[in-house]
Amino acid sequence: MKTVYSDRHRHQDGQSELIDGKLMKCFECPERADLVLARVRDRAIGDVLDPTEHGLDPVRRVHTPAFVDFLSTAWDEWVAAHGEYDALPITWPTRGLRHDRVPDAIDGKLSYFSLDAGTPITAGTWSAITAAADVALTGVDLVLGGEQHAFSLCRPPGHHASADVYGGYCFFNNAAIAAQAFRDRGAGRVAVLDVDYHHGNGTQAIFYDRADVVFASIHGHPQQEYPFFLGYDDETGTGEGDGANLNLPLHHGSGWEVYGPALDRACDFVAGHRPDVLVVSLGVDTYKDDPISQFRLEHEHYLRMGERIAALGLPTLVVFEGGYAVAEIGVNAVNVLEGMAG
Ligand code: SP5
Ligand code: ZN
Repeated sequence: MKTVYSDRHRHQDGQSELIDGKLMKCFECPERADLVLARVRDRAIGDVLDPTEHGLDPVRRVHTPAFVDFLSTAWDEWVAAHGEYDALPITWPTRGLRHDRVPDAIDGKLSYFSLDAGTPITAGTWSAITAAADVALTGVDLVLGGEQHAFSLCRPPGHHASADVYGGYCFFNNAAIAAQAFRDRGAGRVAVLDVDYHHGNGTQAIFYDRADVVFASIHGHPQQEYPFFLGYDDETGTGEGDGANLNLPLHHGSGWEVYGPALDRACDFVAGHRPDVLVVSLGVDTYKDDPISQFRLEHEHYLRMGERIAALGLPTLVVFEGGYAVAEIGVNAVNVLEGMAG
């Protein structure tokens, strides 16, 4: 399986995130992608390719122009207001506040376009996120060019980002950009299978009213886990998309005995919609020793996961998402790819 990778992921190197009431060193760090790449090379699973530039048009098929413009200038505006220190929001337009005016002040814009205080905008964010989108889109090129499987080693991740909201370490939704690109380049129906520990709220929201992009996710139950406000099993899609969304929330402590059957259900759901192509949002924060997550998967289960996904028999692009047990991240992610290769 070929891997697409860009060194520009290192340009996203945030200082800290607000988590558990503390400012802590960012869990979403450059070492993550470096170690996955090292494992891809160690295991010699296939060539590693640089991305090619695809421009912002495919990004704007998923994200609003105002959101893309905001991200392109946010760092400069923040530096002008506060100096060269990572930008984090601290206020949000919650119930009873207006959503119809975008503030001029950068602090207000961060609040308007964000979901949490865990996702710093840094000097290199724009460089890293545009590269990550190109990594995803180059993976689309590979699959459309006839590769049965390809791996887009995206960083930062994307699945929490919706059309006009960033957060959860995500800015551009790489998997959604890839899914939309498959549609725009001839696939009749696309499925997105999201196995990151956290619910892919951004991807769900982007495609919720559509039948042409089906979404299935297995994740920590929103009663217990971030992002808390989406991911329940009664979210089945709306309008044309009614029936094209499946959430399988699992409780803290879930291991393969619960996860395996949920994966079977998610795969059956995907197969039932007869997609032409599959995008997998691959987070390995389901691992037992993940520092911010509460599932209990072990190394071998990632092999099983890859085998189950490949048994769908679909052309598949794997897009990298979360996973914060950094020392084990390469083994876990590449085990999925090796399981797929059989
Ligand atoms: C892509 C991705 O995996 N994003 C995850 C973002 C999670 N951000 C906040 C998680 C809050 C975790 N709280 C429990 C910490 C345990 N000490
Ligand atoms: Zn996650």
